[in-house]
Amino acid sequence: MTMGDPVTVKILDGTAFVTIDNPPVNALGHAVRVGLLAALDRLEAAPVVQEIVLLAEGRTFPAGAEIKEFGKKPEDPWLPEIFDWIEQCPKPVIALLHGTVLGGGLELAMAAHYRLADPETKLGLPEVALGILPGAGGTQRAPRLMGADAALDLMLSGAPIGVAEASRKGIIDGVVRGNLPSAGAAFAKSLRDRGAGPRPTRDVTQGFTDAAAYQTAVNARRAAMAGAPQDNIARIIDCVEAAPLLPFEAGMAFERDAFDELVASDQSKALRHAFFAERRAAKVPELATGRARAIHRVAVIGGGLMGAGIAVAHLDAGLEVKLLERDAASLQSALARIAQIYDRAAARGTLSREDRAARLGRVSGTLHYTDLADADLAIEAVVEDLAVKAQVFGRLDAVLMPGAIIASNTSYLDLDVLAAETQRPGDVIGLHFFSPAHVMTLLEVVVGRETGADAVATGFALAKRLGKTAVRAGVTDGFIGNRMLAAYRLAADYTVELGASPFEVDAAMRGYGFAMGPYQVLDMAGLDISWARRKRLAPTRAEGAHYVALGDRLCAAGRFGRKTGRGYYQYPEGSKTGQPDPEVLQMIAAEREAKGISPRSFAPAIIRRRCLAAMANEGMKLLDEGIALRPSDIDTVMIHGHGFPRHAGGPMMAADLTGLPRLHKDLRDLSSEDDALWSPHPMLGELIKNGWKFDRLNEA
Ligand code: T1G
Repeated sequence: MTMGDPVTVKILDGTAFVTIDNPPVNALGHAVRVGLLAALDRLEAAPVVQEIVLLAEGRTFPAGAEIKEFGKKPEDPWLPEIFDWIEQCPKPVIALLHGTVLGGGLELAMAAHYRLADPETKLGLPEVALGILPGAGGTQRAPRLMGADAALDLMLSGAPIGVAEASRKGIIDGVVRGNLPSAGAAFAKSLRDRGAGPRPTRDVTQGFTDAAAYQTAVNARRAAMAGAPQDNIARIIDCVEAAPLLPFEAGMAFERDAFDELVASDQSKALRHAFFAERRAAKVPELATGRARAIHRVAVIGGGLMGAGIAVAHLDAGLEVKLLERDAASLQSALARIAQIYDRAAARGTLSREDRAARLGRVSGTLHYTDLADADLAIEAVVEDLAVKAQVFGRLDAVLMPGAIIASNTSYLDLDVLAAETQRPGDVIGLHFFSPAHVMTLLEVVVGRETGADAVATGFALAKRLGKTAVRAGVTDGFIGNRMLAAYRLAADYTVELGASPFEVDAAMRGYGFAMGPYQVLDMAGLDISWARRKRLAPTRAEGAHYVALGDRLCAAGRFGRKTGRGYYQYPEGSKTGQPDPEVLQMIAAEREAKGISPRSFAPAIIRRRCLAAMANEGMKLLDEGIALRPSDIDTVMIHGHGFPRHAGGPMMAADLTGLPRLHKDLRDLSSEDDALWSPHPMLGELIKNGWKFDRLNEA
């Protein structure tokens, strides 16, 4: 083996150490598979070798197959073939585990005869998140080792487990503190001394001992997962059910057929796209030169719903928070809001008393800007009023140390105007959290005209520390998420104006995979918020422009949604699930009559196409204006910020999967209804002419 090979071999005292070295996560790509098979072939034939130890360099034992290879022409040797070889090897094979042993990495380990793990190792089968299933024997070997319940837990949750649980469940044979290779050598010697040979997992039956309990677990899980939006869920359950019923090879064939079908599905393509999209979003031009500044102390200005959530997000990440409010009463209620969030978490059992105390111990309140002088970052979350925010920015600039970052949580106001209130426009960014800020995983990092690279790098480093997915956005009304949402809602409103009810639109979009339809979301967020935006934008609206006034009518009638007991839906006795309100249908009928519209019906599929087309078109505008760097950033924002179904991949990926010519036809047909919303952006024609998809722009 030469250096730089992803697989190297060293033989010590009759034990062969096969080391995988394929940064960053030792994914089992083609070169690794070729190297592994070559090494194993050689070692099986080598008389001097009595045991084989598999291990990996770097941060982790293989974290899975090489996801980038999916969808391309598969290149043998395939993983199942290699794992079969390992399992059938006449010499004992020992896997030494560390890091995040996931997917194909854990399947590799389960094909070995023995498994030792470092105490910090995490083990999991997360293929479900990619719309597939463990396709290299996981659905057949895991149940043999751990039974149906535990195996289904692992495969359906996709969540990793620690070594203690893995030991209890029979996946690993021992936990090694200290040097892993030395422990591997000692274990190999112990096998030799006691004449213990290979232990093929296919022959292990400890997980099948109670056939009735096994089938009961399968049936229970199938019932619980009925109606799951992802097709692979049912297939995983089928494969686990088959494991004790079929000979091993037949079970492997059953699994392979399911895998081949799923990996080619649109759902899996969409989920794989989402996986890479989130990671690609972190690749922003400013990181080439920007250096993230250290953030230890954070000032939050405004302790309302958003401010309190932002404070909690930073406290959860171990930071110190100083909360500024305008008066003692507001400060008290802000701190109480934070304590309440933690009390609820403690009551749910998701936060220990010690952690609750520790986090509350790191937050303090003040009424004075001068007390914020030692903050490394200040985030304002005051009322969405440009003048008020501008004043806050000016006062922060006057007290903060040079180099401290000033951020606005504004949802759509002009960051450049706020930056102009300071002597440090280069240190001004937008940090647009989505409500509730301590729960939602999206953070739009808004880059102003003069924002410096360090400030952007600091925003992205902070997002990672908060456990959030950051997406870079340029300055525009609503940045990426709210601009896309506005287009989505406009498409919905136009559809309602022409004949659909809000309740039909909501049902159609829930049928696509949204947890809530657009009108349910409006009722939850409060109709007055978008009403304020429409009023603010009214002066910019062209004379005679197409306008649906239904939302204004509802607000004028005091119907702000859940918080007023009525919006598009009615909420009897403050119930959270709204009921369609016939009064709203009458208001809609009046609006149609005033415009001379004869209502027509819309099938759910047509409602979805109209909404998706509007989103994809708005996405092209955002790309063309440079507000979004790439289509997959738009997808990431919509998935993480607005509940777009992950298994559809986001609006731009959904358009790719449907086909851009089809999108073009839909937009052309719809543009006669409203040119501004649906006239196809010129970018679409360019892409189609070159035979490209939006995905082509993701690599750029
Ligand atoms: N294939 C290709 N690249 C991968 C990868 C993979 N499996 N996992 C990670 N990367 C890249 C990632 O894109 C990023 O690249 C870099 O590694 C660091 O990742 C046959 C079919 C391991 C917990 O689903 O969960 O096995 O952006 O930023 O936060 O049954 O990566 O630097 O260019 O996420 O420390 C199953 C997916 C595959 C695991 C590390 N395995 N990976 O998290 O770093 S399917 C998975 C993760 C399979 C078998 C089936 C995480 C991580 P770049 P990162 P991290």
